[in-house]
Amino acid sequence: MSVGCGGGGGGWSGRGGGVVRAVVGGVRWLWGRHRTTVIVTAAVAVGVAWRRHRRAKKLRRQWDSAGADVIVLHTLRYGRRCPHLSPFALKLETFLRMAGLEYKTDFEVPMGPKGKTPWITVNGEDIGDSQLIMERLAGRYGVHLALQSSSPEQQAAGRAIAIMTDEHLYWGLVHWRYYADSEMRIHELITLPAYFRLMLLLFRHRIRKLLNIIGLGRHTTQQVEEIMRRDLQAISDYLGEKAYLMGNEPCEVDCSVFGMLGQFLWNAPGSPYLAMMNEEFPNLREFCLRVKNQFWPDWKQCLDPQQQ
Ligand SMILES: N[C@@H](CCC(=O)N[C@@H](CS)C(=O)NCC(=O)O)C(=O)O
Repeated sequence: MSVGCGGGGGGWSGRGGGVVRAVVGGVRWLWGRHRTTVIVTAAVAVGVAWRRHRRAKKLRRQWDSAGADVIVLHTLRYGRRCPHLSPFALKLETFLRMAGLEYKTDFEVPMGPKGKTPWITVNGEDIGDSQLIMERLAGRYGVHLALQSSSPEQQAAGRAIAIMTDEHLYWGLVHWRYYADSEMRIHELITLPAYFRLMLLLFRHRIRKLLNIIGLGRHTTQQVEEIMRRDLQAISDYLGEKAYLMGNEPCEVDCSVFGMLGQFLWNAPGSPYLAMMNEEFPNLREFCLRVKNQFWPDWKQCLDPQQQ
């Protein structure tokens, strides 16, 4: 052990010494030849870091002043056809409304502690992941929706539907948005700053790799559509003639399903999924309109730009 460590340590320090010498040499060379550039670059870097730090502190103060138990929902800015481009954000904001919890929205810092959107801050605590957030809030504020009074069998079905929606149907949406939609109509849905558009291009590349890793990206587009059609068929069959998935009263599962199907209905122009919602699964379309009418009376005012 000690031999290995000693030997490794010696090798490391030898290589490390070479690197340090090269860096020091490089800095000396820059300092000697481009002193002004080095000073200006360092000053700009410090200035940018300082501004970032001050902005972060200011935002934190703002979120903390929301009030005790007031939830700050952090998401991407509202979209043009549907308030949220993210199914998870639409799911979560619908839940906050359904549960009657007090909240404010923040569009300044959409990515949260887990590097994803949406996330919340409540009483100074940051929490990521829509599902975990809903569970935490339900426990903390005693939110009692229809799922809690359903039978264990219904609860099991509800969980299966929510997970299928969040973890499977979601990838169908992603596949459409970042892969199959050659016209990239995502740009019609939300106004993004220039740097975000650039990030979207990088994100697109990452998504394609990810789709291959999870396997969906290895199917033909037609096969993906067929797989997604079966998910939609399953939800449509379970919903049947009911107003909500668990019966006459809405619950958390409806939030997941609405968050996702709302993307197909309003945020996937030209997609086969929009056509499926309109032509093959009218009860899912009606369901979305029902949830929208009940929990989003201000839908139009939430669009960007606001509408009357
Ligand atoms: N399980 C998470 C999923 C959130 C999620 O995947 N959000 C997407 C936007 S729809 C995101 O932030 N993606 C950015 C990334 O993964 O880097 C939740 O329920 O909140």
